[in-house]
Amino acid sequence: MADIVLYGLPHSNFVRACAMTALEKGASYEAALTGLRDMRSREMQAISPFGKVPVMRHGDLVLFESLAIMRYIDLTFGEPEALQPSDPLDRIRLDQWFNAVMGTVDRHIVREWALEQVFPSGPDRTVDEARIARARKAAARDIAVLERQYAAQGHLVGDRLSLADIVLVCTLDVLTLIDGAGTLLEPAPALARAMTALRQRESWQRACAHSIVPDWSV
Ligand SMILES: N[C@@H](CCC(=O)N[C@@H](CS)C(=O)NCC(=O)O)C(=O)O
Repeated sequence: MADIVLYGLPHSNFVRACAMTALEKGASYEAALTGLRDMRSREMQAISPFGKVPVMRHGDLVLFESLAIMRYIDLTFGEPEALQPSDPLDRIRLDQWFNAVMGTVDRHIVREWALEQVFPSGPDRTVDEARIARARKAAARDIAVLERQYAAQGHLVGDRLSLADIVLVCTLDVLTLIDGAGTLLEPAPALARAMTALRQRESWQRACAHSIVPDWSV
């Protein structure tokens, strides 16, 4: 039996970040739920009050929100909190970067760009090209910020891998799914190097490297 159950769409950057965290910590997981249709199931409504994934179950404990799930996994399995800095200020910085990835980078790259291509919001379900152009510009600005951070210290927080780097690599990976996004990391060599190193970790290979053919059926 797996240590935890992770509910989520397999291509979701946040679900993948939780899966990668579990593997980093030596925890096994059962991946439950595969299609958007399952998101509306009664079982999901019971455990995911805001209708979002990921959700994690560990015995009787159920948690939603990826940062909470990732912190819990990091606390519970392997060396406790190995993926979070011990210094209090650095812990605050972890929250800062994690929330910046979740609230800003994810919004531009995943919600406003990738998902606009998959679920067009323009008239008659046409792609809103102006929205995509704005998202691309914003994503390029985000990448410049991230580049400065990786050029300065090789990680988002402190000098070692943390939950913030994990959520970032899973989020930037969505760029590989977007037509025409391939060049976005070209002006960001330090960031690109860090992402390549992360993608070589066994945890990323096992949680994320499988080819993504999302089931977008609703
Ligand atoms: N802040 C939430 C964000 C979760 C989120 O937006 N998940 C997306 C998948 S990546 C989702 O559930 N989308 C389905 C929907 O919004 O209906 C977290 O960290 O768990």
